[in-house]
Amino acid sequence: MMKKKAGLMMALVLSICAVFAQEVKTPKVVMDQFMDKRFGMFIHFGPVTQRGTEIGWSRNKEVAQADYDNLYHEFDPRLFNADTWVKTAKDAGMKYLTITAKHHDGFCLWPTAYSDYNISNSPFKRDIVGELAQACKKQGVTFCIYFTVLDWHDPDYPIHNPYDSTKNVKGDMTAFKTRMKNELKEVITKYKPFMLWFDGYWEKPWTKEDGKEIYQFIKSVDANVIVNNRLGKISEKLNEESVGDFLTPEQRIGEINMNEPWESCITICNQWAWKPNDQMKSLKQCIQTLVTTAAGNGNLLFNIGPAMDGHIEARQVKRLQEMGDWLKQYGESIYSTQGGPYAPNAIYGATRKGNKIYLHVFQRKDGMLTIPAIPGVKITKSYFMNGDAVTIKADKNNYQIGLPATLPDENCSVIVLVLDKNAQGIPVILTKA
Ligand code: H79
Repeated sequence: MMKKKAGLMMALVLSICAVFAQEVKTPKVVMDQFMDKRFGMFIHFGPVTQRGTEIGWSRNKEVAQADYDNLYHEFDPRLFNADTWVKTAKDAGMKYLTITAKHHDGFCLWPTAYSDYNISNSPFKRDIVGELAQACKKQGVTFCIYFTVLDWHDPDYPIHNPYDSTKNVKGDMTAFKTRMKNELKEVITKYKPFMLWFDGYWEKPWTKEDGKEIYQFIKSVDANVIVNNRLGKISEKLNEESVGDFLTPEQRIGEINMNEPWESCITICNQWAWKPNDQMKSLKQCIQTLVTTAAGNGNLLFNIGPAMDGHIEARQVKRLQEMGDWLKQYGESIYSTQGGPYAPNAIYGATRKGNKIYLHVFQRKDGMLTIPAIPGVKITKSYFMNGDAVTIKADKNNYQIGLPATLPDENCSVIVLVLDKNAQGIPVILTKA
């Protein structure tokens, strides 16, 4: 009898836990809004731009700690203009923007009440995070915040130099987490971010429980705010053990995934923060990166690093503008679509919406593009988006698509396949390049 009662009790506790766990998940409608956006701007910025080295990681490497930690005394990005940054994102066709409010070096780009190591104590003084939040609101770009877990500058965080463990001390994680909560509450209530992009979860002082505690805390402040998967200790998949709402492949395009939301973060050059003469991706690479991401059912958070005076390099603005020009023509095949059914490869990828498949052709190998046929589906019409009709020969196994001598768009051409049924439910089709 006792055993049965205890069992019932246990079941009750478990189901309450399950309900509670579900309650704190970000609502699906909010996640759908996020994934419909497909393209966002990542901005890495801070006092380190004065050295042109990597944010966070160059501290105690290319830049001595004492030098790095004093850079903010001279940080004065006079050309910073939030409206210009946001307009650059908007003109690129980006629907959201994520700013490094705090990176691993601990410097806060907003005037936090909880640490003196912040922008109000630099010569610049102005609230970069706040001005961006406002400019985003004004221009209809969704505002998001990057906030890393680890903080090598904070005396309460036990690791101060990831390259030399002898420099590390005990710290006080309780005090550290309290400050983190205060800062998070401050940015959530002041700037109303749509999404929080965490990072730096991998160091030893941060535990699985810490991640869960902070996720619940965030949800208690604003239940709708989206959180990426780098707050907990598990970042490879989304399950009961992990924390967060979407996966975050870094510097690579994620695999096609129709079940778990994901967002690739990729730099326009090589370094996250500004680097003089950093190598920039070609327009073709930029467009095909975005398209392959959408074809895999993911978002692209494309990073730029503004220069130390606060301006975005002209060549980067131009490149982004060119992406925006492509999206003006072909945006219908990217925004609010699903990836697939064809898994993307080096030759082509696909997105879908309603009864249409948008076939993105990256390169022309010869006059015929052969792709696997979709069982039980008839193509009723096929044409280049904004262009000529396309001839397709279908047999049991393949569609043979006739291509002109030159594709209409050298960076990525789009062929629309109109189906006799909805494309949404078609299972993913593996392809060979
Ligand atoms: O903010 C950007 C990166 O700074 C951050 N995530 C993106 C969005 C990030 N921090 N750490 N990592 C990603 C993992 C990377 C570790 C390494 Fe390294 C940094 C590998 C190479 C450079 C440490 C330093 C190990 C070798 C050098």
